[in-house]
Amino acid sequence: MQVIATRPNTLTDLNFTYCPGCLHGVAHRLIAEAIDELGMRNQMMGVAPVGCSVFAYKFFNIDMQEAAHGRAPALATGMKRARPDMNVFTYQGDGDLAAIGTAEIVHAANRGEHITVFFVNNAIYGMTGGQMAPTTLPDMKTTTSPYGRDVDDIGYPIRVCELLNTLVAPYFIERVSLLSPAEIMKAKKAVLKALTYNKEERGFTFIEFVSTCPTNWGLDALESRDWAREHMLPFFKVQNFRDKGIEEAK
Ligand SMILES: Cc1ncc(C[n+]2csc(CCOP(=O)(O)OP(=O)(O)O)c2C)c(N)n1
Repeated sequence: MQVIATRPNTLTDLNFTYCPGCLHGVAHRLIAEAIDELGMRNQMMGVAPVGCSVFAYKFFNIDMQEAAHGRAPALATGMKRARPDMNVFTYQGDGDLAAIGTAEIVHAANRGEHITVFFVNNAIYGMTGGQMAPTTLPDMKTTTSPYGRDVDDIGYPIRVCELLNTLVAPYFIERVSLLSPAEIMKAKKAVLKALTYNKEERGFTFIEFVSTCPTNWGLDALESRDWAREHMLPFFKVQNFRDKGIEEAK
C-alpha cells in the first residue's frame, strides 16, 4: 500500500532542515495539523524562538514573528493584546524558555495571557552544540558538564510544568511525549485541546513535548528515543497538570 502523507496547509513547502531523528519536525507537524483541523489558519500568528527551531518562521505557513532569545512570551503578549481578534502561539526550546526566558514564561503564565506556549524539552542546548540546559538530567554529560551534571554544584533540572502549575492563572498545562507513534497520537489530542481553548479565549495554555537531540546526545534516532524513555520520562512525567475546561464543565 502506498501511503501519501499530505502536507498540512499550515506548513510551507520547505523541507525541514533538522538533523535526522530530531523531533522538532514532528512537533511542527502536530501543531500545523491541529491549526488546520480547527480552521484557525487565518486567525493564527506564531512566535519563533532562538534555537534549532529558529526557522519555525519559515516552516509555518502563517504570520510568524522572530523573538529575541527567551522573549517569545513577551512578544506574544504584545501581539495578542494588540490584535485580540487573532490567536497567538509561541514555540520554544528548553534553553530559550527555561534559561534565558525564565522570567518571560513565568510572568506570561501568571498574567494568564491568552496565548498557547509549545515547549520542546530535549534536555540540552541543541543549536549551539550541546551545552547543559536547565532541563539537563542529573549526571547527564554535555559539553559544559563533561563529567555529568553535578546537582550539588549546578542544582537539579527544572520541571517547567510543575513550576507553572503553582500559579493560579494558567488554564491548561500538559506534558506529552513524542517518543513513539502512540505517544504522538496522544500528544496530538493535547495540542488540539490547547488550541481549542486558545480559540475560545479561555486563557493561558501550555504544552511540553518530551523530545530528543540525537546529534548532541551522540546517539542515533532510535537510541535517542530509548534513552529519553529510560532517563527523561521518569523525571519529566507525562501527565495533564491542569485543565480548567474540565473543572468548568462540572
Ligand atoms: C542573547 C543570546 N544568548 C545566547 C545565545 C546563544 N544561543 C542560541 S540558541 C541557544 C540555546 C538553544 O537551546 P534550546 O532553546 O534548548 O533549543 P534547541 O536548539 O535545543 O532546540 C543559545 C544559548 C543567543 N543566540 N542569544
